[in-house]
Amino acid sequence: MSGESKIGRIVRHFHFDGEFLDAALYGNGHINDTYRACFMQGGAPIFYLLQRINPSIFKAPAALMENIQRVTSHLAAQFASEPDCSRRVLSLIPARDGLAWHVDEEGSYWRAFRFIQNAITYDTVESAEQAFQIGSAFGRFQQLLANLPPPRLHDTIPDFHNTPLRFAALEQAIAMDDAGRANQARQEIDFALARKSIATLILDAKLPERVTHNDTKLNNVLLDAATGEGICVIDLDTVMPGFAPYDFGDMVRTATSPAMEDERDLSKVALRLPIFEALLRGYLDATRGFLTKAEKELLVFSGKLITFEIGIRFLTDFLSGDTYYRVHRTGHNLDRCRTQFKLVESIERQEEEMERMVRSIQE
Ligand code: ADP
Ligand code: GN1
Ligand code: MG
Repeated sequence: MSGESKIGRIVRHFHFDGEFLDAALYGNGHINDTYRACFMQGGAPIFYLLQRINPSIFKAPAALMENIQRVTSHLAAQFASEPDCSRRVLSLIPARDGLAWHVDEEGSYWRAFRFIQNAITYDTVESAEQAFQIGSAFGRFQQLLANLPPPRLHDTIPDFHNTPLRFAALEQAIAMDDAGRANQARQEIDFALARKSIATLILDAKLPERVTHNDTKLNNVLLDAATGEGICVIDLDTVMPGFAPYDFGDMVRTATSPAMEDERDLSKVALRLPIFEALLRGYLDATRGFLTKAEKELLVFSGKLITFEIGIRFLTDFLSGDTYYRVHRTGHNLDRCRTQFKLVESIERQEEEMERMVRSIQE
């Protein structure tokens, strides 16, 4: 059975306009299966984004979809008076049975969004202006969700940023060595073990719980192709209660280095201070008035913490035989781990200057 005929059957369950033409895999996400589907109406193409939610990672897809419905409705209401409001928030396309998803014969959950046209995601930041836009888009996202009415959102992945638990999982993977790969990763294992203290410092002291995105990587913001404005925050599966600095930390991880996450030439990996500064300015500008002093004080540390956290998650997955992240080559997760650890070192060298930037922007 071809992928496309399967998609042809799935699309019949949603309220799409036009007649289904074709669909192709889309984007560089590590988790879900994402397709761009094309329909024809009156001789013109209409596109939709169709996704199969990864069932081994998201154990309660209906609760996750309830979060997304609440978050997108809340954002849409606040964007209603802005020009181009339908490009500023994801819009779910309902299934024909009235639900926000369709469950296929294998039990997989599918959902569909309006495809946002003329918008681009990047895997590396090319300019300070782009970094500013990324910081500002995620900052505004937090700002607009600060007044989401109760109840509390569901935790779609419990303990998602619980770094001590992530570290314990790494220690277990090292001990088990299920895939027999530990000897290929000796240097990375030693690097991680030597920095255990980073992982055991928990960020929750004195911090307010907020609605946070939790996966604020660069390619989870759509930038307008014409103006470069960060118009829409996407990939809302991990939007749940959390702490604001974690979100900034993942922006530092993904936006400040010129190298791809899986770059093998580690000489290309480094934190670029001007890009960090632009990211920080964008984020502080958008969160002005609601971010507390305690949160601001953790922004730099959080960049190091989240980079280290994702590095140990890649290493854990490598040692466990690549069971979590989608991989495209042997050793892919180890390559990803190496860039993260190289970036941790680069942050360690520049932490003081980064802290100075935070203080000077606030003054
Ligand atoms: P994953 O969870 O696997 O990372 P994403 O939800 O981030 O999946 O989607 C993968 C990619 O698809 C994104 O990086 C982006 O390029 C593109 N994308 C997702 N949603 C839309 C949308 N509504 N309109 C246009 N492009 C989108
Ligand atoms: C995954 O879904 P995607 O590709 O945007 C992962 C993040 C990691 C990221 C590393 C649900 O993000 O936590 O930081 O890969 N998402 C989940 O690139 O685990
Ligand atoms: Mg994504």
